[in-house]
Amino acid sequence: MSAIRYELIKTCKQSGARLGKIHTPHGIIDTPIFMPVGTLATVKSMTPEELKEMDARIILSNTYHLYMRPGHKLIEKAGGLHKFMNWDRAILTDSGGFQVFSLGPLRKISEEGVEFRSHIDGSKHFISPEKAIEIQNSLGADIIMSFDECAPYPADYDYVKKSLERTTRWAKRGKDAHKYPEKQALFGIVQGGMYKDLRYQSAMELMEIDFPGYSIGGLSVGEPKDIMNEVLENTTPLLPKDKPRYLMGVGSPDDLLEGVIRGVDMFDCVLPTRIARNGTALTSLGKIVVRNATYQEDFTPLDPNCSCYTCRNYSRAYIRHLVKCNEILASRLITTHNLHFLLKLMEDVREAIMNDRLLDFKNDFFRSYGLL
Ligand code: PRF
Ligand code: ZN
Repeated sequence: MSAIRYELIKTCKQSGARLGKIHTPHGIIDTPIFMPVGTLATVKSMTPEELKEMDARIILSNTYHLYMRPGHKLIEKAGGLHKFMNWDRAILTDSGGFQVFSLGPLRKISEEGVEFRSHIDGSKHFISPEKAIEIQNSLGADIIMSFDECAPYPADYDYVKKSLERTTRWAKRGKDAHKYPEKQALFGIVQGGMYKDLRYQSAMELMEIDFPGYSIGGLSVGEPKDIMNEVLENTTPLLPKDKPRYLMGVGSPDDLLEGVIRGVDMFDCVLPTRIARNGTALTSLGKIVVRNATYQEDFTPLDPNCSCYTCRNYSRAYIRHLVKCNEILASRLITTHNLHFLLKLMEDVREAIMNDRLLDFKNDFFRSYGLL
């Protein structure tokens, strides 16, 4: 028995987008879903209560970062990640593959795994596909990821082919090492860069191994948006209809809509939380840089169409003042709003799928957001 069950509720007649539910050991997730990122066992500046108030159902955390600090053994001793961070809803952990590869010159890849130096103290470490699963078994997230290699963009065909074939072997090794398949659902990660036939090969090889869900990695790595959308369009139809699909590291409002229309169920991205901390808000009328002088005497909320805690209580002028003074409340208020904005966008997307009008919804949203 798998730890999760995907229930396909309906397909939008206008767009082909999927409406579904993922049943996890820590509650039900309505899909399509956006997952706030809590790299270090905290969604930066937000308490779990605040995340629940905006109805977040699942958050993402990172194997690599938690392995380095405070260590997976400590989190295991605490009773697992849920208990350690006081979050009783679902958690997904990324495998560390992508994060380790992002270290650049600090790492060395072989068939066995990746050797790298800590970004904190320069100490030497080694993560194999088995080790990545062992760490994730200790953390205890509901959904865990295979250890993969995300090829850079651009990368030539032969490199990407070898890399995806290794990702397949690593996925198989990870599945064999997984101790709790009935408690934690292990996803395979489709790679293959921007090459249609390599995406096909990757999807087929992973489906042969058989996973309870499939991630799509190696996108949003610097390629133009139309290439990402085309690769996505060629990849999602290959995947099983009765299992969730997760597009990794993607989460701007327009990418979310384009992804959903191409059959993606799950997304994560640091964008809403990261830009909040430098004073940028996502709104139904586009992004606004709160620091700008335009907002000095603007006593309206960040987004006139938003009902979040921040927009119910604070003005642009006040938040601008906080940003300019580097007050930590600025980060908290904008993060609250940005996460609420994306979670509400996905709720609206689900309703539009239910009503078979997601393309109309996308048009209206893009026009308002300033993309049309
Ligand atoms: N692999 C893993 N995590 C990821 C990615 C990937 O390819 C990406 C690419 N957008 C983001 N996060 N394991
Ligand atoms: Zn708001």
